[in-house]
Amino acid sequence: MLRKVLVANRGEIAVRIVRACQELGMETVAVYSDVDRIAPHVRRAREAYCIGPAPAAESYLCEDKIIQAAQKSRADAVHPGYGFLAENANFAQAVLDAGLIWIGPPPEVIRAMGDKVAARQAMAAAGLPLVPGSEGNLTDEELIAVAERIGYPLLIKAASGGGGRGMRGVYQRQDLLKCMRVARNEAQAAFGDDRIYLEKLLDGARHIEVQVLADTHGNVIQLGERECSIQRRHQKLIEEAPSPAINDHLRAQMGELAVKAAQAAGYASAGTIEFLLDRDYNFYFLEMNTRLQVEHAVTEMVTGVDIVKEMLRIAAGRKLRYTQDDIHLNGWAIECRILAEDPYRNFIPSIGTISGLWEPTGPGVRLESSVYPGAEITPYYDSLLAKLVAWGETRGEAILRMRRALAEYRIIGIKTTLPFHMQVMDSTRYQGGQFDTNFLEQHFTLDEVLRPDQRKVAAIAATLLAHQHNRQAFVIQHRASSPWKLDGRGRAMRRR
Ligand code: MV4
Repeated sequence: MLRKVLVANRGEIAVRIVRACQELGMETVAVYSDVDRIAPHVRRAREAYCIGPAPAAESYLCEDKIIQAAQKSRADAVHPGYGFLAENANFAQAVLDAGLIWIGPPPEVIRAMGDKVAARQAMAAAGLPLVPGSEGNLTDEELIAVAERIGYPLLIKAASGGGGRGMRGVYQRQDLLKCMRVARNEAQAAFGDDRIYLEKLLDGARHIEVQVLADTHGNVIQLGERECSIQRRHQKLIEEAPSPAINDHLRAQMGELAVKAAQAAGYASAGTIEFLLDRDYNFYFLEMNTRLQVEHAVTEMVTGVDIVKEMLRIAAGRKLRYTQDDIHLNGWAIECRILAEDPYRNFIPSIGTISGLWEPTGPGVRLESSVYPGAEITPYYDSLLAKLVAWGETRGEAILRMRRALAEYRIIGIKTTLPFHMQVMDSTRYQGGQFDTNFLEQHFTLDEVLRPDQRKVAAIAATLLAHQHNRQAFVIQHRASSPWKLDGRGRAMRRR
């Protein structure tokens, strides 16, 4: 097995990976920037190396510094987590070239799936259904001709994009050329690659992804799907497993194709096949994510498989511990991303000191967090503070548990998405599983933003109400027990 693992990340995912290493008896090495010197991932690892100042470009994205830390600490493997360098094929190759083990898919696979057009071609050849679209290396004139065949509305995508970055909708013919020019410029600036391609824009679809695990011995399994449609500007906010839109037949179909996709890609490690599911329950391959994902925990909760431990074992050359027949879905899991953002101010990032913290626990609740009382939330990294996961035997129980856990959760000092999540859990559309990627824009209104003078009045009212509530609670505690009790048949009767 691996002896010592360097975790090239921070925050909740670095803590998650350290925990998996600990359970497998592996030593751990953290890397950190100046502002993270007392962060939880640093405290939990056996050793830690400073890799530079706060900006990610000078620390968590510095390939050389990370590899140096791995060598200095005599680590034998590197886990990249998600974000930062996780899908950087050059970094993965540099890790291998340094004689270290890369805990992820082979660099060639990362590179191949990073080219979204090449990925489409490879997946079409493997038998996956694609959204009608164009090839990748076409001129504007050729794309205009293809657009006529596909029809409108269209989506322009960047060949080196992914995750919704560099996407642009085109709703009528006369806008196409202008939009393609803008898209090419943006793609060149963002990815250093101006290749674009066209797809038919599918509106009102669901975003569904299938988790796969592949070892280096040719074994591939799938762990079912995650529903990821509740998102805002391509930032996912709530995920769940399984999807309320998918029945056993569809699940088997999608799962089988996801396994085919992984096999065709020559995959190893944990990966995700993204699909779009339209209103008529047709589904289409979108892209393949060659990393551990933020939302992997909901799959872990319903399958019982520890995905991070499997990644570590696979990287060590072990065979998968499961065959497909071992995988059964049990219950339902929902994840709320707790972000340092103000949902009532258009989700602007919120920074400051965590001055108070009460964390939910109890049956069916899992919290993956990197916040602690006194933590400074800075603007340097993404705003994810914690992932709150609730499991239930049924979707209904999972929702009620999530409400209960959200009610227990208090984060004081900064604005968070906690109240937003409570509102979603209370929405009838969410409860009914009736939502798609347009849900937040079309069917959900956050409370009106109050004017500053109204805010003061609201704050006073809230204080008075809280006071009243506390008095009430006090009284209840001191009231004599109820004179009513239930008889053996559940009927109320007066105590004697
Ligand atoms: C699409 C699409 C509709 N039609 N492609 C977003 C993430 C990236 N993997 C691809 N994505 C999409 N591709 C076609 N042809 C819808 C999405 C999409 C989306 C689009 C707009 C707003 C929110 C979205 C959420 C998930 C997926």
